[in-house]
Amino acid sequence: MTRTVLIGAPIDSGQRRPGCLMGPSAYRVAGIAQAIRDLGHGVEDWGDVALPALRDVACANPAVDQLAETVGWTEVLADKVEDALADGAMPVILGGDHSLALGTVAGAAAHARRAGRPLFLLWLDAHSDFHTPLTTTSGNLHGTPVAYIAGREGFEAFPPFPAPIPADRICLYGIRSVDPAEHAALLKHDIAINDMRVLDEQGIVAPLRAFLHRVREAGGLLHVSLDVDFLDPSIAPAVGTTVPGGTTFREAHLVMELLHESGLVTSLDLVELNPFLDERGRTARLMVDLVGSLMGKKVFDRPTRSFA
Ligand code: HAR
Ligand code: MN
Ligand code: MN
Ligand code: MN
Repeated sequence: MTRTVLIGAPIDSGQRRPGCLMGPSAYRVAGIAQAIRDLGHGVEDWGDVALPALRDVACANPAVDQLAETVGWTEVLADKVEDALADGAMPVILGGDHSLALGTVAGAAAHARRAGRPLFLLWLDAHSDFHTPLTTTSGNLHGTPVAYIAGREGFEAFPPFPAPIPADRICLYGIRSVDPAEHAALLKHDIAINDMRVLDEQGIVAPLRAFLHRVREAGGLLHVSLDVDFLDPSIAPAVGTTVPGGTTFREAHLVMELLHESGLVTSLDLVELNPFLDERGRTARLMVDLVGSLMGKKVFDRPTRSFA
């Protein structure tokens, strides 16, 4: 049994299309708490975080949008996630756009440092989100969290990232949209980039098992950040940044099933759901079903199990 804590993050400040702030409500309406409970786990809903009073912050890149809001959310979410982990629970963050990961992974990193354990990051996304506030041309800060987490420069407006995650503990998975500045920076870092070409050729299982193996060997904590656009838009339309060629229904469930079997996941983000773009809640329900697979729901319950 896992004790899970739901943390609502009604955050829209990382991009310019309104709607992600309705995400936490959509997950609750889609029955996320009951779905986890039905699998025999504990669930506490800590409600939604609130935006603190904004501080005066500045950035040399005039394109950057809603910097103060994003810094505020980062601080409050880092605290909440660290609290949940320190409490021995598994935080499940109901987003909110992907800028929320600036805070959630910072909270996980602060906890990992305190616990003396290495933190690993699995980034399930069409995008690499490796811009810094200085390199982004869109100015949308949801495209920056991986750079913050990896300790790149340009985040002076933000709290210093607690113990940046070394490149070899970060795994990008499902990637198929990378901007030129991100591409150049990624080539300089040793981050595992499992783009869709790699997954087409090697399958969805082998690269994930290899990563999970390294997490286990290191005795690591594992934060999983699941962006709706990891999924193909044909099955998950409720996202502002659709990119064709995403994972299928079964591929996505298989990833979640392998994560469950590994027993390694210690915190989880659900991000970029825009319920305003959904078709009768189907994307929200799919995301809840994927959480079910991550929490142990099986197609058929066999007594023998394979571990990553
Ligand atoms: N790289 C583009 C930009 O920086 C698009 C980023 C989109 N990010 C997300 N999250 N939707 O993955 O604007
Ligand atoms: Mn907005
Ligand atoms: Mn993303
Ligand atoms: Mn994305």
